[in-house]
Amino acid sequence: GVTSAMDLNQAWADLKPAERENDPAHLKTEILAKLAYAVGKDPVVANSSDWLTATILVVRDHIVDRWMASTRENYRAEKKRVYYLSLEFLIGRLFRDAMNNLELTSGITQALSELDVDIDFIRELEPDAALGNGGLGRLAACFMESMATVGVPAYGYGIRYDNGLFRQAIEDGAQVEYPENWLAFGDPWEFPRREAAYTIGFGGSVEVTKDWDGATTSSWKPQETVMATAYDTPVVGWRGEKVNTLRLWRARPTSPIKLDLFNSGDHMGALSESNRAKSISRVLYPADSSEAGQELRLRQEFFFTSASLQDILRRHLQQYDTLDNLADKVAVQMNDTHPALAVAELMRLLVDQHNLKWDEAWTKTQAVLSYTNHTLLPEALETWPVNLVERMLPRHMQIIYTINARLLTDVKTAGHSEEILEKVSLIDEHGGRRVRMGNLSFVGAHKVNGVAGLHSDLMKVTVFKELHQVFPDRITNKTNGVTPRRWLMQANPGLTQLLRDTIGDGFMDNTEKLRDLEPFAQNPAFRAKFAAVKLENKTRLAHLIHERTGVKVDPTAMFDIQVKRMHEYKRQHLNILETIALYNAIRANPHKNWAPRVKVFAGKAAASYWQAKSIIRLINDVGNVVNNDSAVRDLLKVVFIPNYNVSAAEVIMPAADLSEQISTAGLEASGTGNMKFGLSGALTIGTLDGANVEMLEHVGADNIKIFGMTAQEVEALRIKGYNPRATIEGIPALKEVLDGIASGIFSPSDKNRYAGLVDSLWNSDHFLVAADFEAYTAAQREMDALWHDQDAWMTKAVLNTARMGWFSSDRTIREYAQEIWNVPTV
Ligand code: 475
Repeated sequence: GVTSAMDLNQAWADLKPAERENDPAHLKTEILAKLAYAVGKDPVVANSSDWLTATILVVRDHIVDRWMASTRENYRAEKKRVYYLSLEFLIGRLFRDAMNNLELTSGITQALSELDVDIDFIRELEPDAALGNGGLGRLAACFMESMATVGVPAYGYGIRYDNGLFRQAIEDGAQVEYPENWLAFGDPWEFPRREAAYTIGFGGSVEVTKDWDGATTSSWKPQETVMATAYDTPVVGWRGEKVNTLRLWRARPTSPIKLDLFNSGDHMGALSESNRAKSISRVLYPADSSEAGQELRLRQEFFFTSASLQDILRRHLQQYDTLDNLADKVAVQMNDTHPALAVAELMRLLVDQHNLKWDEAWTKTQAVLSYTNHTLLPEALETWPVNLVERMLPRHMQIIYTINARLLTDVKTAGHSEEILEKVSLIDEHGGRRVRMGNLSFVGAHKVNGVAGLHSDLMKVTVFKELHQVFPDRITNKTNGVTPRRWLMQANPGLTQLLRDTIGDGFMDNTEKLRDLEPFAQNPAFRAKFAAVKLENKTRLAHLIHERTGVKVDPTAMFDIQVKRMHEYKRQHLNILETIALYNAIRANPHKNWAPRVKVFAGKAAASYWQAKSIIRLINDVGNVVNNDSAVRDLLKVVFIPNYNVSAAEVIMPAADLSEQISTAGLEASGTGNMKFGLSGALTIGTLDGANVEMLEHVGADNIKIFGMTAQEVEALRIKGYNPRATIEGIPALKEVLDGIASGIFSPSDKNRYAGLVDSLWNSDHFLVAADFEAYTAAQREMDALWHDQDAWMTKAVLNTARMGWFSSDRTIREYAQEIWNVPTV
């Protein structure tokens, strides 16, 4: 029957506070109110997007109350704040995340269902915010959620790109890039802050004035100025206890139009300055692990760094009215070298604008800043031409020179050699003078960290060898982690429910409690349930694969998955070459007891990275042949899922049986996909690289398949001299594969399509694909054998989930908080 509004209100008032927020009847009223008064739609005409917007606005309201409480409490208790500066935040969708962390999922689901709205349908309409490329950007997003969860008062600072990472389509087997437009219908999560705006300068000159006592003051007179305006998104932690802020900057012209030019008839000229300003926050550079090297990139870097530091100092001064306690109340983490100009900009603000003495400013700068390195690949290490920095940021170039002069004097005084001096210098003098952003970050920070144990160790003997000799206490390790809320609770609700039924809810607040699951690995009834959840997840992925590629795959086959950015060092080509060898073997011996496999690939290649694009095309071409060959029946399928992003990952990770982590040892700094797969019970086949090393330590050698050369062996082989040709000649199965590709078996219409790829393997094979091929093949055949013993496989799978708790980003953030930021956690 009809319930009166008064009865509803009374029923609601009778609920306990926690139930009250999640009360479906009340949520229903809230959603209807938003639909009418914020979206402006009558329920009878509202479309699915309208319902989504209205529901998001309801969820946002619930966050806002807690947000203000958090912010107020941080202020009142004079808590130290952490600022995470990152050019990338790979957020993905927020609807399910926010609902889950507020524990509103059941109430909202029911409220919507009573309104005849399917929550699973509207959830998919939310755009996937891809303001990042890959690992580095996704890590920043996991960290934001974990900082809110463990109670670190934090602000993320970045750029509100109009266009995020390109959308990838596969056309005729090849990658095609299309612009991405996540803001097309506006972003219901964000709050524009018109009042929070800063002037960012570029170019011009430096004016020096002499004071009465002969001291000099420098003052930068930029030739061009741009406004940075803030957009805030609340980030809610687990159980909604704390809410932090992600503040993204948008570039606006200082004056929208030059009216004098316009009136004189120069319509384009009147707008050119405006367009130049706006272009700064227009698009994310689609470069993962490679240097962009363009002037616009440097403008982006300075733009967001300067706006963020100005905002940080403004907030600090407003609260404390002094800079004396800056380092006690402010910690700034630089996510890679993209915000490295923070070293020079903070010095400029302190010395030129706040009149601190150099030494005092330098002490504060170092105490406030710290720096995370994410890659050792030489092509990814940023350097900028001195003359570009001089032209764009003349005062900063002077400051960098002064820092460098003092650095070199100190290092020399400490008795270090000329050779060391040359390597620690902020300026690379070889072939055109360039500023080394890694060295600048290292020198300006009190702590420098790598992202996994092996990576941090390698930093000390490679890129930062000399700086480490001079400052031996600066490098520290902080092994990456992933947020279990998104990557277990939200992405894998089936497993989460099974875990709650089996070991209780403890793991939801402390992921290490997943260990309680260990004894159940031996329990056949539990394993059957675990396997049933996996099958359900695989069925879901099979649907997605069919929808996006037209290929039908059998969910009972082994799902063997490699998803990540396409890069030669990650060796998707090792995987596809081994897949072809398997295909040849199946055809030669079709009635052997093969383990049916579905090989799944997904990942984007930088638009100009030809070799990576060639690997994508080869995977698709191989899929075309293999999937249509009746001789292999259902023993092997090869699929490439287009447009890999966070949302796709949420379907893919929980559906894997086997996780491919096969980079050339020493080159993958950490990897985080490896952790997401492991949490959902995939077995890993991988090299001793990045965080795979720590995964081995945690899950135990019986539960992970490690193969191939170690980082030391890779180095030794390179020193000795690697001969790919001789190596390939010695592996008939590999030679057959390469000859087959080269003869056009997979590209009959264009036999030369893979000449470049195949030649580079024969002639250089920089990433040692051939050197690891046999070890990889042997490891895969072991996995086949294990697959035939499903009890043994599932036991290991359960143990993977049980032992992955340490890889929560909560643990990582606690380590940063204790050892780098000096802030308490709860
Ligand atoms: C590592 N991106 C992973 C992950 O720590 C690691 C570089 C230059 C320009 C733009 N983007 C980049 C990276 O270097 C990057 O994403 N690195 C990755 O960081 C998080 O898990 O091993 O490759």
